Amino acid sequence: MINPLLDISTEVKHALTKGLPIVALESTIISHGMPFPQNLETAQHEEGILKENGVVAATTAVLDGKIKVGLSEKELLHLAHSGPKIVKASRRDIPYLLSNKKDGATTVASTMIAAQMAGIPIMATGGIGGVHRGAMESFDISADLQELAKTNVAVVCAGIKSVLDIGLTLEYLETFGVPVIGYKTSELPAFYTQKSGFNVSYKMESAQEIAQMLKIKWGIPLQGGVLVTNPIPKAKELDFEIMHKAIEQALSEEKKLGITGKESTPFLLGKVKDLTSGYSLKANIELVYNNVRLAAKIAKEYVR
Ligand code: PSU
Ligand code: MN
Repeated sequence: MINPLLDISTEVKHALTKGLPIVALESTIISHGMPFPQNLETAQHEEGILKENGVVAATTAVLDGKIKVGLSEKELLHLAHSGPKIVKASRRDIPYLLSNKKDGATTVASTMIAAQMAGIPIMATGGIGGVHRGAMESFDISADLQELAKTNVAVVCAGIKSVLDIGLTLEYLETFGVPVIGYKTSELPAFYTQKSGFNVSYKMESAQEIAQMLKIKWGIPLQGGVLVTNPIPKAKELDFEIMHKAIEQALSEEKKLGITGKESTPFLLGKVKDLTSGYSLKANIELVYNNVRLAAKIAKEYVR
């Protein structure tokens, strides 16, 4: 029986019944992660890349009292135009939004929930939330990490952003049994840059190897997600020192302004973009495309 609160698009439904490869895509990256119109272009191009590769795109959101899996052109436009006016919807926000028929853009955590409900095991994004710097005081640990601990979806991302405490984020993931895979790398990528100074749990050389491990994990079954980290292409990465400075400045301005909670990640991303004259946005877009390409390969191997 299909959950009446779940609304799966015709195309995604068809793919599910035929066993075709599908990749779920989050939507907070559209509303809060990027400005208009780059957000719309990116969202459309992500879907385009999947299509070109013979994979069905399932962008998710909470709309009209339903968890939507697979959005229409009009719905994508609505999210892109709304920007931060729409609710950034993580796990805790879903019940309220559904019961009040309010719209929300899904974070990694809530996209994993939607994907699992629909039966889609792979999703792609730019970056995940993590343990924030200073979390010992603020307790700011993204709900994405708890979701990875319990929901059976593999998340393809560009590693862990250095606005976060990378070391503590890795410790948290280890405690909750989440494997951190490096695609062709043993060093964890740090979103805008290929290197972070931290190691992944395991380096894997192919999408086939990753898909096989996912099947084994969930076949045991061991509950929970897997983080697949995919370094930004060398030619697109930002200079480490410039990035480091921009992040330090963004963090100190955030502190001065007293910004906390769910506003933190969007604020930091926006600030870093301004401080790098938009270069970080360009890199962000490129790494998203790179992740969507890898997620497509894994999804194809998974259904083989
Ligand atoms: N990182 C980015 N861009 C984003 C996000 C993270 O580079 O748009 C979004 C994702 O949706 C992620 C969320 O799931 O921020 C994490 O927010 P928080 O730290 O408040 O849980
Ligand atoms: Mn948070």
